[in-house]
Amino acid sequence: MATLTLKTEEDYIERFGPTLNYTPVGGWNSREPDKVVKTHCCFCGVQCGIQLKVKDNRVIGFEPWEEFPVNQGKLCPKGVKRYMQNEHPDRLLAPLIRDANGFREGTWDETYSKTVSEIGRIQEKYGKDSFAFLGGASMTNEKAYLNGKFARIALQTKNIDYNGRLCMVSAGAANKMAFGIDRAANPWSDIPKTDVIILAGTNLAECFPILTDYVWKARDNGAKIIVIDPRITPIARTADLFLPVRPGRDSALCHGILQVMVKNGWIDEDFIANHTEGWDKVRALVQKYTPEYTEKITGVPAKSIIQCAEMWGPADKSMLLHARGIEHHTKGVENVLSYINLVLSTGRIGKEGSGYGTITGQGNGQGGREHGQRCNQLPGGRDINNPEHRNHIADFWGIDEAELPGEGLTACEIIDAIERGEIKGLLSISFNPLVSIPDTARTRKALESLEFYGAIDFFLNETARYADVVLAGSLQEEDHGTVTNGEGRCIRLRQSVTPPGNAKADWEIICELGRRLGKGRHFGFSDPSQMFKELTAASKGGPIDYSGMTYERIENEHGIFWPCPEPNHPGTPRLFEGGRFGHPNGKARFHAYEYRPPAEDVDGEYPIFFTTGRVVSQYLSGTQTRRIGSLVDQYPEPLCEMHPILAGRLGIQDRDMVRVSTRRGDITLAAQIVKSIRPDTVFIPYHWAGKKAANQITNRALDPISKIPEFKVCACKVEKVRAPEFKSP
Ligand SMILES: Nc1nc2c(c(=O)[nH]1)N[C@H]1C(S)=C(S)[C@@H](COP(=O)(O)OP(=O)(O)OC[C@H]3O[C@@H](n4cnc5c(=O)[nH]c(N)nc54)[C@H](O)[C@@H]3O)O[C@H]1N2
Ligand SMILES: Nc1nc2c(c(=O)[nH]1)N[C@H]1C(S)=C(S)[C@@H](COP(=O)(O)OP(=O)(O)OC[C@H]3O[C@@H](n4cnc5c(=O)[nH]c(N)nc54)[C@H](O)[C@@H]3O)O[C@H]1N2
Ligand code: SF4
Ligand SMILES: [Mo]
Repeated sequence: MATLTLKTEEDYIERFGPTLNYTPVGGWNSREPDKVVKTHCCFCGVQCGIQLKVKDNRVIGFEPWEEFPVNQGKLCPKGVKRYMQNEHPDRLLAPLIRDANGFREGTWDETYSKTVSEIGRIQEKYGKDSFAFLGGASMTNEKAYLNGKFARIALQTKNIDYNGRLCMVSAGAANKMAFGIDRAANPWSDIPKTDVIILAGTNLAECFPILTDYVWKARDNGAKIIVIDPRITPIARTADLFLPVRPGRDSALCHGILQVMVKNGWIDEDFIANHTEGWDKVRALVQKYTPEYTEKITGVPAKSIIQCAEMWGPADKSMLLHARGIEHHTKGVENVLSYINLVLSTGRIGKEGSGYGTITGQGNGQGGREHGQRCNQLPGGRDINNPEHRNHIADFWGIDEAELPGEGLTACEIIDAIERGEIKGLLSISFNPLVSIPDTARTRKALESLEFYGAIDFFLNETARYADVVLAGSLQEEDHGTVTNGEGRCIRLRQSVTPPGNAKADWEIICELGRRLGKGRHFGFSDPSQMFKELTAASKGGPIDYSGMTYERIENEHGIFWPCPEPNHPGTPRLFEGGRFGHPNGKARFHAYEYRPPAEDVDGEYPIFFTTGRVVSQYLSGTQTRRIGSLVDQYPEPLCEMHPILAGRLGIQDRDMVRVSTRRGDITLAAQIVKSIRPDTVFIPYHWAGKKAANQITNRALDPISKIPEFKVCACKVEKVRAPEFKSP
């Protein structure tokens, strides 16, 4: 069996990245704090409350925050280590400028000057839209709003988008199409009150550990749990029914379940007639998806499909929750709409203990998609193509509607356009596309061809290594503002420390660039509270209305759910009560999409399904969690999960080195033989860079509506290889 030998510090660094397992002078939690600050975890969309311990303007540890209702003091393995970043030796302490010898520390003045002069030069030569902006959903609502305003007013480019394009957009588009509103329909406190839960395409226990607690409470109260995934994930091990779907087949599976429900009359005809439209087409569509026909497409046994319909169909109360497993597809929107059909046909939505939600991924996965940093969106969730919405925001900003750019390219399309030479300059914040976008070789080529690239981050992530300037920005605890969690609850992040060294708050960097681009009157902010006031005012009357919220109210009420259109409005934890939906006629819409296969299906040459996702101890592109030694120790490097049947056929044993190849390239890593995955599928987590990046081999095919890439399915082959030998230093 191949084993790993790490002989020197250099070997270790080469394999795992820089500077792990460091301990600051004086140790961690042992020091007596100067203060403790009530704030939130910087990682996933659950946004658990936490108290950070601060000593000498440094975060040194944490204490639970029992009163915050979402997690009541509980934290997951990442949450308890989240505090170890602000004192990390890799923390960027000053701006970096590239010259002939590589990066050197610059002053802010020369960094800003260089950035602004390059923006000017490129836009002068190639036009305004040749300069693109990429934002992110790990940032506050205030920064999401600022990014959109900066791109439209200061850069005057239409090409702004964000990393949520890799994450939430299939659900977002489907929610708008079905319900007219893009938000989880229920507060999570409804979960323990329900009778049956479908969890589709979510590794809930590893990705949202604290939300898992709500599902366990439901089970303790007698609820039945159904899990739909190609892998028996930890939550699936405790489920009442597990449907091992073949990757990329969910829409067919939904049609199959609905066929059985229709046949047995487990649908709510009154609700359908009074509160929805489009049912007839769906009923006609699902006729042919008999359990046997559906089994052929999905690989899920016909009897399990019937069992699922029996558990879901006649229930009194139900909740359907899903995440990226059904959304990261070229038919991500169609998958989500097909699951929504299962909810609407029962009428079980808008009621206590009954409803629906997509589980948002990043810390501000919800708020990050609401305030205008998307290529097709203006503040308040407004539509950039709607003349009324355009006029409203142009007036609000005090500019001419004609100056407001139109709809631009989405995130992956921006990288494609860079590769084609149509976009020449890029400014990014809180995004690591070299690791997180499919087909790394193409992303690298695109980055190499940029005439100018500026990155705002607190660590030098893998993409930022291609930058001409790196602007040292802020960690979550170094600034304040708000985020909106996966329930739609807007909560308050409080500042614990100021940015160290010569680093600056992200918003200060953006505002200064705005001023230097000659738009000072629009970027005179001196505190995030001013941006919050502006964004709530901008949202007034829009589809996503925050106008009744203030920092004080949010703090006092442990968060407020939007819409909250008046200062004395209590907020809206549960949407669609009384069966009234967000479309102008108040009705929800069914959608009838025939099943279609993924962009790249298995064949003789590439006979195995390849899918990707996460492990509990690592986060996204890993730039944050690969720097925290105790998290690295839990899962030091990517492994290729495969079933013993497949491994046996290929002559592979546990921890043998294997090469996984697709039409894009290959990756060599150790095999992990597990019985918890379909024998026709292999899985690799994607949190690593360079030769260990899963996205070297994934497929950059996009959903036609949401433009999300197909991270969750393509075709691969697997072969055993000899372990690469370590060269002695
Ligand atoms: N530990 C940890 N937690 C995180 C994150 C992290 O990086 N690490 N990231 C956060 C973010 S941004 C996000 S978006 C969420 C993601 O949260 P999840 O979506 O729950 O996580 P993933 O691992 O991306 O994918 C979920 C599951 O989809 C399954 N799957 C693959 N193909 C299919 C398919 O065709 N159909 C179905 N039904 N299932 C399929 C995979 O086997 C996997 O178990 O997690 C958030 N929380
Ligand atoms: N193969 C495969 N690829 C995937 C996925 C998958 O399931 N499979 N999942 C996709 C999903 S769902 C997502 S969300 C994306 C995420 O992909 P990315 O957004 O590229 O990943 P992050 O690790 O969040 O990278 C963001 C960078 O932002 C920085 N950062 C974090 N917070 C802040 C902040 O407040 N300010 C500043 N200035 N910087 C900050 C971090 O240091 C990091 O360098 O990956 C996608 N890629
Ligand atoms: S569940 Fe999410 S928000 Fe809560 S501690 Fe874990 S990573 Fe942080
Ligand atoms: Mo995500």
